[in-house]
Amino acid sequence: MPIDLRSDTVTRPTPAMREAMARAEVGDDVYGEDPTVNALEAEAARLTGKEAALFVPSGTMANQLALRVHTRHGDVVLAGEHSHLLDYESGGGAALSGVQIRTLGRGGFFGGDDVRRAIPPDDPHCAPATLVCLENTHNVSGGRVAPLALVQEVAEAARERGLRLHLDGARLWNAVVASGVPAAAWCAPVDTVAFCLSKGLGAPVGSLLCGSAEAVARALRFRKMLGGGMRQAGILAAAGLHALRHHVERLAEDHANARRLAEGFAALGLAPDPAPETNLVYFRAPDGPALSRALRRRDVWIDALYGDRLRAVTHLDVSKDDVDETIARARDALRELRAA
Ligand code: TLP
Repeated sequence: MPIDLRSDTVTRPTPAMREAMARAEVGDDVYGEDPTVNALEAEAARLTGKEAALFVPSGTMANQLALRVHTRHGDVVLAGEHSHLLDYESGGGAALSGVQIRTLGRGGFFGGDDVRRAIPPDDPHCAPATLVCLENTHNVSGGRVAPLALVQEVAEAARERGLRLHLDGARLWNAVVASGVPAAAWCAPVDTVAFCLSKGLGAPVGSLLCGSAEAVARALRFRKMLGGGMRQAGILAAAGLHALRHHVERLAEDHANARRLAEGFAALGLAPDPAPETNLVYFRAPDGPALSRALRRRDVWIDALYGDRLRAVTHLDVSKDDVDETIARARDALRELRAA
């Protein structure tokens, strides 16, 4: 088996999760009759402190539904640099909601004054800004956790001007475990939050979009429009419920493994930048793609994502021994590259 560090999306369901899936009570969720989906949605709403939640196939769909729910065609959406919903959702914001996404701040995070400065004036020349999107943890910035005070400050600035807020919390639970701040506190300042079950939590499929009953009712209509209405989805929801019950606290292990990997890589001259706060380890090599290929020949899968930048992600299927093995094989790979 290769040591697969490409993403935390590559996990396979554990035997206990598969058992929960096999036992799930199901019904037709398009009729609202799947008891396990209903239980998962209720649990997600409870955990995030929102009125309602909607089970959707992916984080991408959850984000795109949020854009559609909160905006009208032609609106401006404000988001941090390299937001997933700007850079990695196939241009969905423009294609599906007709919005222009404008970035603000540096490295994914921004403050209240950045929002105030970025809001266009109330002038017919300018498109109206109606939504601010946050991402926490922020993927491309290295899985960093935005300080809660910063999130609150952004929300205050947005509210002053009547903008709404959406949080892409694909890795919300990593932020919760790393910070000790409960999910409901991260979600209180925003109108909607998306979180994924299929990343660090280890479920095979699924994300939740949580918000007011009204926002979720609108999202339900758009989910159907996009073909995201699922039928006996309780089998998948059961995996999600199992993940929320059993796989949240253990994220601390992934974070510890990420730190261990970072230390090992630093000793090889591959110092991660930034130092990992959660489960994403970004680092640079003189020739990222060559290192990625040399590692792959040694059954370690780490992708070169941005030229010389590589990303290694720890998750449920990566043990401490795998981390040590990865460091040893990276040492060997570097030796080969230097000799070439
Ligand atoms: N991220 C994936 C890739 O798409 C890059 C990964 O391997 O990290 N928001 C954030 C912050 C994400 O990192 C991702 C997935 C999503 C949304 C989308 O989730 P899915 O893959 O379920 O559509």
